[in-house]
Amino acid sequence: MLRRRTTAQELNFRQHRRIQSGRRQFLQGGDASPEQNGPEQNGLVLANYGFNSEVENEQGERFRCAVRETVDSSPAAGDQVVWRPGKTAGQGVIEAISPRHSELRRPGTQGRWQTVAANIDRLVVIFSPDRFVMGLADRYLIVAAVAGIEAILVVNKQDVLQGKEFRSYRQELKRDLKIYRRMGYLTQLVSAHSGKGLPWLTEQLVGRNTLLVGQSGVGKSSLIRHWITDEEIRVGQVNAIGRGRQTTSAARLYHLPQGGNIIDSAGIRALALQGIPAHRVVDYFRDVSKYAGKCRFSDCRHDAEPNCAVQAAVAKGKVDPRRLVSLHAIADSLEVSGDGTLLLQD
Ligand SMILES: Nc1nc2c(ncn2[C@@H]2O[C@H](COP(=O)(O)OP(=O)(O)OP(=O)(O)O)[C@@H](O)[C@H]2O)c(=O)[nH]1
Ligand SMILES: [Mg+2]
Ligand SMILES: [Zn+2]
Repeated sequence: MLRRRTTAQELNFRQHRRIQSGRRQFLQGGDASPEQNGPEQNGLVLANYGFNSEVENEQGERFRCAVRETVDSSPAAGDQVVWRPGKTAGQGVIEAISPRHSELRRPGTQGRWQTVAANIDRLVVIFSPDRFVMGLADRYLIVAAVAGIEAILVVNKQDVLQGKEFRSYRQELKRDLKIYRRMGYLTQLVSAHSGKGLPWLTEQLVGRNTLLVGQSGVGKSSLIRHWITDEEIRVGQVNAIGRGRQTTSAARLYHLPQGGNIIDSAGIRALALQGIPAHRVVDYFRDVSKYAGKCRFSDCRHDAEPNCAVQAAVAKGKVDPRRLVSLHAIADSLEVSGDGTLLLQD
């Protein structure tokens, strides 16, 4: 008797073919027996809590789902899945994860990489004004570029920079952001408290799947609260400027009323940057790479080599020397980690 393959089996089957063709980027589906569970359906992962995921069905109802053991990767916020409702109301099981068009990964347990969020179109990197660290911005921008995700830089808590005493500080910050604008990145100063810059930021989110990242306490959840008013979103109890303990514990997807989704993240200490050898990091420094091709040595580290065009550009004031400090720090950390782990400063 010919039986139609279920969607999960179809995903499983296709994955099998991909493995055979050497492209192992697909995930496995299970072989759940329909007698024990409801019919297969599509769903969206809102959050993953280790052994369980919160899945939303096409009607907007939410279910707590276990993951079939044959699925060999953890679901992440933003994943499209095939799942079945279980016998207990409000519960179910994820049978397969659809291929991701993008993902951001971090080192997980037992040497495995864990997906932070999936199917993201845009990364919004949030800083607090006292912690705009170029090296950190560069790390996020490179990871996003390698993952094929557009990234923008946002400095929140603009309200605390008011007043004469912060004048030179404001100017310095704006100078730093200009370096990135010249490279073609969008940057913006905003305030979740005063609302400054938020209409612009909202426009950037509409119709997209956006992931908010940034160190603990920079105000990611506070920004989300501006858009999502019908859900309880916990915000940290720290001073306007200052480190808080981590408040948000897992990445979580919210639907924007204007259309599109936004994912709040937390506690990312390192990201995956696999497949980029240290000497190729410069390709992702848009302001430095245009000189790198003119160095005498093709494998120039732009450090102390003779006839280094990058060093010459720095000497002529065409490249900010801090750009090279950041470049070398990233290249060195990749060399040290050996597996493409990119630590984000704490
Ligand atoms: N002055 C000022 N404070 C802000 C602003 N946005 C957030 N805060 C404060 O900063 C603190 C941290 O905010 P959260 O939104 O919890 O920060 P988070 O980035 O989500 O932090 P984690 O969840 O720990 O990663 C809270 O006390 C907020 O009230 C702002 O625009 N201006
Ligand atoms: Mg938070
Ligand atoms: Zn060089």
